[in-house]
Amino acid sequence: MIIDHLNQTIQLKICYFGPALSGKTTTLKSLFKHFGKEDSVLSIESSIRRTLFFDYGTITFENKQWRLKIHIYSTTGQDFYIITRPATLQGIDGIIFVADSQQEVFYRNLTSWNELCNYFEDLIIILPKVIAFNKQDLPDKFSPTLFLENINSFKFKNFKTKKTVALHGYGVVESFEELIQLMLKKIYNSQIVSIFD
Ligand SMILES: Nc1nc2c(ncn2[C@@H]2O[C@H](COP(=O)(O)OP(=O)(O)OP(=O)(O)O)[C@@H](O)[C@H]2O)c(=O)[nH]1
Ligand SMILES: [Mg+2]
Repeated sequence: MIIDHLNQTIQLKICYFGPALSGKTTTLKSLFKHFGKEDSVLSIESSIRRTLFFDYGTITFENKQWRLKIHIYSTTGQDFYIITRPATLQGIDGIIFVADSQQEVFYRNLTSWNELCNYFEDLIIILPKVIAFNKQDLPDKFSPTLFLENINSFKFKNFKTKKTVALHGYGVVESFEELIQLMLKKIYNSQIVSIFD
């Protein structure tokens, strides 16, 4: 987070994280499409359109006093490029974990979540985060409750969940808004800056 009082600008970094092929890039692109900025997304991809390093773009909101610039990344889910993930996660203010809700990949989601927790150790407890249970349009899904039980979700703070279908944009903007609210609440509570004046 960068707060520039002189220029009245707050910059936040968020990241879409999750297992291979869960829909991170699709979610990010759908979000940018909603804001009419689809063409501004930078994607570093392999020749078969898998994320090689990250996707990246920015979205800016303004009111009379403050400008809020959000830097948005997605990590690669491919373990072959695992070395790139900590670099992408560096300095983030919030995370959207994109879970693949297909029953057959339930454990892949758990592994990915545990990897995320290991990066942040105890900080993950308070880091603003949303779990997006993606691919809700497909049959044979696991129940979000089962996943939440498996990760002991009761211990997390600044935490929300959403069901999404990134392919159709369903729930994508809502999960992004949930995360922004969690991040702003955290800034507000820490009284770093009074943004709701
Ligand atoms: N049915 C369905 N398919 C989806 C949904 N979201 C993404 N997909 C598909 O899942 C596949 C992977 O999507 P990506 O967005 O590339 O996934 P990713 O998580 O960025 O993948 P990596 O970066 O390679 O880890 C693509 O074929 C998408 O069209 C969804 O909500 N429903
Ligand atoms: Mg991707």
